[in-house]
Amino acid sequence: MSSIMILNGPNLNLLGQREPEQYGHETLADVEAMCRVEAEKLGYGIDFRQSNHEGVLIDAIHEAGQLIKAGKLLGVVFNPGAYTHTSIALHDAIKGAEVPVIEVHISNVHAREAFRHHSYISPCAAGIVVGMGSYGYVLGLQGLVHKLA
Ligand code: CA2
Repeated sequence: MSSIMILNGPNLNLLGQREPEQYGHETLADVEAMCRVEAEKLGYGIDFRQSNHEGVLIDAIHEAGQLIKAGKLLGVVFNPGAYTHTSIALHDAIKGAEVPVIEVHISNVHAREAFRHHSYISPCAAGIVVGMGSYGYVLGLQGLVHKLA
């Protein structure tokens, strides 16, 4: 069975523990469970990851590129956390590894501080889901499959 990688950036391991008004009450484990159910309905497995380290996220994108070329992975649903707004390295990795990425943000970044309005990921994303809460991951999975399968 082909898989979809769901990749989460810094501090998303804290989901459900603080700032529920911004990010909701669901934990990352809840998000993983929700994604597993949805991916199964769509006919895919999931490879669910989180890291607080930019280099680990870059390595995951490179790995995704190899798995896609081997026909084992469809693409990546990616919430890069605050690296969204800072990381040219992640932008380069997505472009360089030719990975179809759906960028997901739980909160509506455009309704928040100005420094969250710019994304280095959006120009190389296949699609973007913003402000739909943790359900955005489900929408990201559906969007990726709809676009690519
Ligand atoms: O809305 C999103 O999904 C974000 O990617 C979340 C990032 C933020 O830096 C982006 O601007 C938008 C922050 C993730 C931190 O998550 C926490 C969850 C609970 C408590 C503290 C942080």
